[in-house]
Amino acid sequence: MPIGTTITEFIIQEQRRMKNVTGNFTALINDVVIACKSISSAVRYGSLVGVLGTADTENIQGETQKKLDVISNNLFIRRTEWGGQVAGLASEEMNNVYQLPLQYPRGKYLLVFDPLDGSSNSDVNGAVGTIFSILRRPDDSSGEPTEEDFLQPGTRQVCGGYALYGPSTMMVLTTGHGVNGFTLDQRIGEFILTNPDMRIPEDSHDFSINASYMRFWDPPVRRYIDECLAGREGPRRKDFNMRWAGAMIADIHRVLCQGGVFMYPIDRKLRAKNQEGKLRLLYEANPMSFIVEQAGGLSTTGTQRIMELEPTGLHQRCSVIMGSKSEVERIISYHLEAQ
Ligand code: P6P
Repeated sequence: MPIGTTITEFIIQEQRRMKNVTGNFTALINDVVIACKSISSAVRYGSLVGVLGTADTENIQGETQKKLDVISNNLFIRRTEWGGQVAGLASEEMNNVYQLPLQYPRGKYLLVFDPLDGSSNSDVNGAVGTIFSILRRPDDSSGEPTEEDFLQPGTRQVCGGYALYGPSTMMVLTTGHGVNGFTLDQRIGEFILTNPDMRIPEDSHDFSINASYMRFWDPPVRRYIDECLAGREGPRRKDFNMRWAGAMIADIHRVLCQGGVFMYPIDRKLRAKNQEGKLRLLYEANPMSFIVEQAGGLSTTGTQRIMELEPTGLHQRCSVIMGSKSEVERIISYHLEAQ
């Protein structure tokens, strides 16, 4: 049986290539890896231990929480709060910044995460996942970190990553030196490097969008999708395929592997609710954008590079269009023409 490179080994090897490395980042990634293994186990055996279905609580988004949302959030906190690597945590499932228990040392990183993205899939055995983003605590920040300390543009991320709980559990992450994917070997309980240096194929014929919102779309989005639907008889001169997993991690992982474009654009329905989009900037769009850009793709709101958006709130939403460079460039051009 091939030995394979574990995720810890890979991170340590990567850190050795850098200057003045303290090992804090490696230790933090290790804690995140254990958190994702714990969530993977909870998701995998959820139906057997009665943790499927909804909790009787809501998150700040006003969405009814699944029991696994709450369990995953608690697991992620317990695994990462004690190690002395982070100064504070922020989560989709918590209204405010999480203050660490006083007995734990504070570190130089800030960790923001969506503990179980796509959790509505958990009751139907669909793919779900965890998304995380690691930021540096600002130099001028002291005492307990504030919400403002987390409000950093995606270009300042130290690491962006996700765990996909599908037929196999995978972790994919970037620290700004390319994208690497690891598969959990249940036989030894370790993530093994299986997808080194992931690159998004330039050409593709897949698009991911929730077509039930078509009547609300802005003209540039409608134009792009109509041309895809027109297939080889239309202006694109080729047939396209649509996929929508209901969990952005699953859709974007497919884009990473096979090319294509994932879209959750702002539309009339979201504007009517005074929302800038559905997906959240800090713990969904930014980490996934970091990964997509590092894999040679693009990530935009349609008019702005997502990683350059200046956050104004912990749970801020944004329009999301990301994937193969040529397809995203086309969609950006349609937005420019429409302006
Ligand atoms: P809709 C999951 O709730 C999520 O945040 C993304 O992971 C997913 O792509 C999207 O929302 C699904 O939204 O409107 O199709 O249910």
